Amino acid sequence: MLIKFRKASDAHESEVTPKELFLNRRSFMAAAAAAGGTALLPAFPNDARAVFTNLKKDPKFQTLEKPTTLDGITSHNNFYEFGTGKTDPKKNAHTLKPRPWSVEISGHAAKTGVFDLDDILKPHQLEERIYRLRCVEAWSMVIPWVGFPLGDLIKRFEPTSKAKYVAFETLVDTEQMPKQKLPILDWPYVEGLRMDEAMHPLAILAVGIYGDDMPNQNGAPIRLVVPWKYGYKSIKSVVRINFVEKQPPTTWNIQAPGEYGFYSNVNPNRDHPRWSQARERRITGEGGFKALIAPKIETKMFNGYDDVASLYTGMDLIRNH
Ligand SMILES: Nc1nc2c(c(=O)[nH]1)N[C@H]1C(S)=C(S)[C@@H](COP(=O)(O)O)O[C@H]1N2
Ligand SMILES: [Mo]
Repeated sequence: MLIKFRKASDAHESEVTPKELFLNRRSFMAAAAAAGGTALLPAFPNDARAVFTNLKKDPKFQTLEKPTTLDGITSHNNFYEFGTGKTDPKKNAHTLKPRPWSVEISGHAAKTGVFDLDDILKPHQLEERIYRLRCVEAWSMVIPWVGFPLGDLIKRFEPTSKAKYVAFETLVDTEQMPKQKLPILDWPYVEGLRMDEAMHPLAILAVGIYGDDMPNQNGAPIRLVVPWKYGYKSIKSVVRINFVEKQPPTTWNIQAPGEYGFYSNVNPNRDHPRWSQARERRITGEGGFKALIAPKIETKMFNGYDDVASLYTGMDLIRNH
């Protein structure tokens, strides 16, 4: 059961770091669960949505575009562990238990092991970053993520010179993710980045949306967000980060290598074999289900995140799709 509550906006808050608040909330929730689940919750005002406070908000990582509503972000998802339909994750993801959660760090690094997620999060300053997410299916959203740079985590575990790629894995647990009983994909869902892509300051690990915990259907409790790549690179509910020497297998590339490449940078000039990638429909979440009738807008190279272009100098991005 996921106990949701709103935090009080009392005077202490300005002195408490987001991380401390986060951990306090966790121990409170654990205590509540131990007490039988129905805790006597203090009266929290509804207007204070933020679970994470004092989030760093670097203007560089905000956008003038209007964020998709929370309802939009949580009602139209791709998360095949909970079904292949866009509304399945919202219906089915309640079986996912985001705590306690372990993440294994393995491979070519000085520090490896299995860690509790809350211990992994402790040293990181959480930020709000409003990023466009562009799905290969030609819809897009604008999402206010709570997260921290993936590169900061990578540095802490000190990858060696043999670590040329970073591979990620999603949880496999047929109780929490019942659709894994079906051979929809080759479980676990796996993804990977080249080391310089993973170290790019735009790549983040996200733990929340709209200042609150990550909704299950969006990849609780921790997921990758790589805003210049198609949505499927942004793997959800990560349980393993593996430093490897060779380019790792990736789920959609295994399923259909002609359709989904390893690099998968958003590229309006390289059509998917079955449809154009030149334009996209923005899901605003407003006015009911407008996703399918929203006017198309032009898709930008790298989803508009031009900063990353230098990562691909000299690479043929039509061939390396
Ligand atoms: N484990 C896992 N991660 C996944 C997927 C999935 O099916 N399983 N779908 C991907 C796809 S195709 C997209 S577009 C994004 C969608 O993220 P969102 O539902 O939070 O918008 O998650 C990606 N990460
Ligand atoms: Mo996607």
